[in-house]
Amino acid sequence: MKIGIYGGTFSPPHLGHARAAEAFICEMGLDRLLVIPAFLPPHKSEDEHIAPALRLAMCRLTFRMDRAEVSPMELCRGGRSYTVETLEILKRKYPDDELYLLCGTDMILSFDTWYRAADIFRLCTVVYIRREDDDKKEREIDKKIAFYVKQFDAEIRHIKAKPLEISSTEIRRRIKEGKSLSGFVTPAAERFILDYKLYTEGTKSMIDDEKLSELRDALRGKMSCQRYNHTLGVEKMAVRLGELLAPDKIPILRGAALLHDITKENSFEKQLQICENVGIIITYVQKMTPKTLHALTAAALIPSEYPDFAYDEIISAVRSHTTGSENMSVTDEIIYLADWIEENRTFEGCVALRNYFWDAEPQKMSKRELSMHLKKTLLLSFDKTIKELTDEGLPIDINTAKARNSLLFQISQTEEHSQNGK
Ligand code: DGI
Ligand code: FE
Ligand code: FE
Repeated sequence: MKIGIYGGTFSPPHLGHARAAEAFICEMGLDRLLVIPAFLPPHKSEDEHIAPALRLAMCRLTFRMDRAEVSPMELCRGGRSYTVETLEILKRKYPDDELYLLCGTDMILSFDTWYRAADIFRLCTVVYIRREDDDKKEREIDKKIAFYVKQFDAEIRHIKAKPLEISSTEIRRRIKEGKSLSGFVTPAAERFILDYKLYTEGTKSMIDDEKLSELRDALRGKMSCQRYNHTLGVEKMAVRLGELLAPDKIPILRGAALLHDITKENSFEKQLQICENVGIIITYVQKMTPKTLHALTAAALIPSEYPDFAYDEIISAVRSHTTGSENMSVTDEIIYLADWIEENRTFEGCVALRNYFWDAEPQKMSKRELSMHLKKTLLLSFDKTIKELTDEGLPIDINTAKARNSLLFQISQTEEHSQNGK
């Protein structure tokens, strides 16, 4: 089989992308085309950064041709993916198939500077599609290609179809100016962009009450009664904490709480299998601390199994719910604490922490005091966890230590600051 790979940020995907995909399938005789939206580092570019959930949905409304499918594989890994890593995962999954990688003009010119370029050329045929009719570039490209063939024994082909010159930047500008997108994106994608007010100030969340209640129904059948009740308990506590600390994040908090333990009841082997499938590399410490693995695997499954909930904040909170992480966001902190102190927890330590947080009457605190109180409560929980683990002779996950260190630092900074202010 011939499998094509078409990666990009797709923010938003447009008719130029769709045309390139069609030409790629047709001219190379592909049996399958994987459209792979890239993970975007948060805050990289405010303008184009919208949730993976929304980019996935728009891609599904754009790449509707036969043989094309949208793959969330780079979103599952979290963090940036190198092309060579994506190719390696696909090669492992489809060892007998041929891989074809689609690139634009700029990419083909800079290929030798890519991370592990030689391995990329070894793993796939590179297919390039020309962006502009520029004779000078044409000669430059020919020279580069000759070099790649000589240097890397590269297999390079090119698509003859003329590309449609459309840019995502221009589309985002048109949206801000309230102009029609007809001729730029598919009608279905345009409707979606308008419905969710994408690329404007008031972007609407995909997570509404209906989606949440569907999610609860789906989860009820997939976990034990006890785990399901704990999950609902975490949701309830996350909402209580959210009302105080981050009222605008409540749908995100509900989603994260519901999804945080979806792989908790999977066997260790199954968890390792998930890591292998999505290309998460496990450290030896993680192998020694099997109980922490479910946070990574739950986060990894969200983009593929619950794509409407693929929001960076949800994925991050789920990933850090067991060990914590360095410089946790408020949503990370709330999910971490809610998991500890939800009402069904009857362990002495959990009850004590629950009382510590609520007895201080956080309802009456200023926003600043509240944030400090939350951090101090979390610090106590990390102290307890680390004590218990060392008492039992268990290893401490690096993220547990980083989480505690960064809390200590943040608390000391704030205290210093308020002393200087006096
Ligand atoms: O999944 P839950 O039961 O709701 O709770 P959780 O996700 O917080 O998992 C708690 C388990 O994870 C508990 O058995 C302790 C373990 N754990 C958390 N941090 C570390 C850890 N285990 C080791 N060995 N090292 C850690 O740093
Ligand atoms: Fe958990
Ligand atoms: Fe939990």
